[in-house]
Amino acid sequence: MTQTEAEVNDLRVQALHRRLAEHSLGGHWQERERSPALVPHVWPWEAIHSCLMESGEVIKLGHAGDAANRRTVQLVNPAITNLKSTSRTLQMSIQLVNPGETAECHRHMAAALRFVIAGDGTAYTNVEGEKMLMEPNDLVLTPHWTWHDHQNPGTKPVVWLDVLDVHLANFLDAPIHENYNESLDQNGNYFAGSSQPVVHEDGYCRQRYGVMRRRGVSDGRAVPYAYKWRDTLAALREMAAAGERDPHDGVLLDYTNPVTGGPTMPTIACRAQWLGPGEATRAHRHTSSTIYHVIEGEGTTVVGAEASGGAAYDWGTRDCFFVPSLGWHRHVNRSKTAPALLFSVTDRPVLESLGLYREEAA
Ligand code: 1HN
Repeated sequence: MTQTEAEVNDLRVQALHRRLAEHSLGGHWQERERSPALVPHVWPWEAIHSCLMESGEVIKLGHAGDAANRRTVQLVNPAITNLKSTSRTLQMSIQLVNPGETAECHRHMAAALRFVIAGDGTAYTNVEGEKMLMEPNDLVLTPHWTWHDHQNPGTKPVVWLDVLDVHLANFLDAPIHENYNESLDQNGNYFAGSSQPVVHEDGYCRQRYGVMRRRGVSDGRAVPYAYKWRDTLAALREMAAAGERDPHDGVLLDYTNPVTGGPTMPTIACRAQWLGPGEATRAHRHTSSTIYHVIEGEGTTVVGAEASGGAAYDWGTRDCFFVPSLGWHRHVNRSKTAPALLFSVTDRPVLESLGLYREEAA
């Protein structure tokens, strides 16, 4: 029996595929594995908080034995549980430091920020020698490669959100990490150096990077900085009263780099949002993804095209939720009497700086 022309060709294609693979080559027409699409998700505070408090009893903080260098509960996107990441670029987790504990000093290429949830205002993050007090709803930046340790000298646990671009840094093969004063004594034990000395008291960053500042204080990169909630809340209230609203986001504030006026950090932009009682925003979508934390209030975010029946994600005070890239979304404040306040982080500066940012309104 003679082979048809098509059969001959098929055999040649199969042989070509074997030869390509042998030489670590691939044909554009060949199938490849695609990473899964991220999914919207709500992490209820009750579950986060009870797991975190339990970890406070069973997970020790430190460097000895099986102790952890940080005690954080990480938000994991259900589509990528193997990566333990919230989005492809950003990781949000919730950290607990009990009274008297120290989360030891280190620095890494990944940029980080803390948004404070609970504490008596005596705990602090030491960033590059500055004692930055952590009062509820304050935002504290530890830009990439800045030394940071966390201390709780008070009598109440301190809890905050951590957001890091660690998965982006790892994706770009820049996973560098260094512990502060990492040395061993003659017995092979760590000695001292678990925290850096305090050189500047709380508030120094606002002097150093404020409107009166020395020349060349920043080369355009992010600076260690602490944004106080009292300032943010006053601005949100003022805008809400004046009716200054974004149709898609309600009252919206950007936490800017105080020196450049640009995004909070090169890879992460932070925002604070106020939805008035009963307010419903208009749908839009964009190529950046967003992780939200509900400071206060009760609402619903509808994610997905209305035509195909967008899904409603309900949230309440201290819950966290995620809206993936290109997902249509709109917010509703379910309360008829109280505002809903949201803190959120996005990878928008990364997409913008690479020319990959697109936005579409319904
Ligand atoms: C980290 O260094 C901290 O310094 C918190 O407090 C959370 C999550 C992933 C990788 C490093 C911290 C982190 C982290």
